Amino acid sequence: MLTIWGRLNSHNVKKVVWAAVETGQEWVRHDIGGSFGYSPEYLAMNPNRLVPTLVEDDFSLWESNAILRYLADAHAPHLWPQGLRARALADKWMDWQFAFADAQRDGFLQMVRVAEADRDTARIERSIAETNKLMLIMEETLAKQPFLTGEAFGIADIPMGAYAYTWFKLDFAQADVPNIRRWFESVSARPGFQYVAIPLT
Ligand SMILES: N[C@@H](CCC(=O)N[C@@H](CS)C(=O)NCC(=O)O)C(=O)O
Repeated sequence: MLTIWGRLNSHNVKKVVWAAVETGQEWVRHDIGGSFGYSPEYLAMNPNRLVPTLVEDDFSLWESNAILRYLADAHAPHLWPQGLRARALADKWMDWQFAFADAQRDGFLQMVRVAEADRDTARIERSIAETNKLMLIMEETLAKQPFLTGEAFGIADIPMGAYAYTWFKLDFAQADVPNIRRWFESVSARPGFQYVAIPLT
């Protein structure tokens, strides 16, 4: 049984829940973090005061993309593309997602969590420009292949799948990315995506 700790309105928790569904293992999630606060027991597992944390048997792990890699290795090796270099490309997209998250953070926080009258439009505009620029990089890859690491859905599609959901949901003029839209239609049909596709809060 996989136990996932973290509030579901966190992108990093969504990724882990989606990956857990992909493994076919039984899993349970407990709210913690954000408005739920933290217990001393949780902080003993994850002293970063961040979510998510995964627990399986007597093993606990934090850092969302490390958790994704562990879940694929332990329970769903088919999610990895075959070969050292293909696997390195999966790692590349998973690490790159954190750059995208940094770019999207201000836009997301301002547009979702700050009252309209109090929003910092300069921060929003900067964030929109940065995410549009980054999405054009991903668009180039998806113009050549259906998924981020090639012909099949894999572990690398999960992190950016979760962030692309938010990007499409936010109310601004997105860059023209027909291949990302096509990819997104496909990844959002995965059963685990239902845990990503919740109202933004
Ligand atoms: N690099 C970490 C980042 C974790 C992180 O920043 N989590 C955010 C939510 S997405 C968080 O815990 N924020 C504080 C909170 O929810 O209390 C990971 O990928 O797990």
